[in-house]
Amino acid sequence: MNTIKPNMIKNEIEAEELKNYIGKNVTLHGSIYKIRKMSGFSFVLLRTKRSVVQCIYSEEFSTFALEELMEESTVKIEAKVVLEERSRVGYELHLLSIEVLSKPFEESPVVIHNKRVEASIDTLLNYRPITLRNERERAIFKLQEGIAMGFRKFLSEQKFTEIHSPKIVQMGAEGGANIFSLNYFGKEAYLAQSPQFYKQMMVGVFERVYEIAPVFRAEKHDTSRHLNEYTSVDFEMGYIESFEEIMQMETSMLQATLHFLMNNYQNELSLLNITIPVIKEIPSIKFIEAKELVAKEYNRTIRDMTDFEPEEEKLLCEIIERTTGSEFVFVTHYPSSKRPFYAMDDPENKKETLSFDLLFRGLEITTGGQRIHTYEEQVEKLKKRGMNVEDFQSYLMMHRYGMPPHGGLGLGLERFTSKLCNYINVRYATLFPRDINRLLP
Ligand code: AMO
Repeated sequence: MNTIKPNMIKNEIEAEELKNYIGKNVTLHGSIYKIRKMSGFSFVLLRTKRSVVQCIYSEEFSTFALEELMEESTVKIEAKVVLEERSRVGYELHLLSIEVLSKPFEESPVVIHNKRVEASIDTLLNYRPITLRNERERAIFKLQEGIAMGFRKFLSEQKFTEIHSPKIVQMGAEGGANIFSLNYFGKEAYLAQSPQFYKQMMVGVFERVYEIAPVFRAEKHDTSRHLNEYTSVDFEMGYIESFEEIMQMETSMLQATLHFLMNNYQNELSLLNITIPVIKEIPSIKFIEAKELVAKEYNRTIRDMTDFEPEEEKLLCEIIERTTGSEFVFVTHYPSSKRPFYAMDDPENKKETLSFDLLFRGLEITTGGQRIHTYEEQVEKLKKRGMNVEDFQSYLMMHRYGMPPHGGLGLGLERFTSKLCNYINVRYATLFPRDINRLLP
């Protein structure tokens, strides 16, 4: 009988450690990314887990024929790490021998081994399993890993408990028509628009909770910022004295995460040419004042007093950056009519909520606020909105049996990533986007 022991994991050299092996022979595995023939030798680029490693093929030291290699073949190589001061990394890798593990059936229809994939967004997305192999394309998602890891690290340090709430639910949490229904053993069920109800319930259990998970929105329009499935970074915290504490927590979370990226994702940041925004403090402006400011500065007429037009969000960010230097801005006190039933109204002006959005480089990336925590107030608001209180008994259980004052936020991971990378379309920062026209790959 065989046994599998915990210490049986292969201990292989990572590409990033090669500088410690100068003068030695190493074995590495990866995919042949690009073969560039020069006079008398060839560059063979090997795509490894995180970096592309440049190897040199020469009949002088290589014991195989270059023709044995094909781009996108997967290989195991043996190479000598040779000191070379003229190289950017300080060494050269001389290919000695090679074992081909697999060969592609045919050549990729899209050229993926140049600096960028020169293709339309449709081609880029249609061939996603291949185009993501491009060094720059995949860096976006390595960076996205870093963003999620930075959030996790920060929230865990702040004593938030990570939760995993159901995505098949009996009712929508956010209202509106953008909800997917499904047949659940003959009953109507829905795909969760957000973990809102569950994260609130879990505040009654752990005080501070967070979740990073997919949510679903049946957006029927095709825009550059809407997806039908996106990754929502949610947190919810109890015992708050005001909704500003949530904005403070988010400011610290973003600051910590951006530092985390600078310390751990320099490779990706430079591949993607990203300038990390500096966060010292984030200005905050009331919704009404923001509307009026944009109208005045740009001589625009306000068409909708209850919501922002995308253009207004862009213009507001321009004004804020020009006047304060900040690429982020909090907009607070959104009209009650535009916020879901769980939002707490401002006791000083019931037409407004104790809520906020965070805009970054012209786009809303977060919504948050304080929630109603007493049973009476929540029931009253449901009734005022003409909603059936009976339908909400399961949600109201926490209010009925006692909840602390609390609030939280939801941040769109793809929106944040795309703005950090300065992309004009959220799909560039979405691994396999789901939109009205796209269900594959
Ligand atoms: P909201 O519906 O505003 O709030 O969503 C929160 C954040 O999620 C992102 N987002 C989207 N990203 C891509 N495609 C979409 N279709 C899409 N819709 C929203 C945005 C947005 O700011 N429960 C509340 C949050 C809370 O108050 O805790 C909620 O879901 O970045």
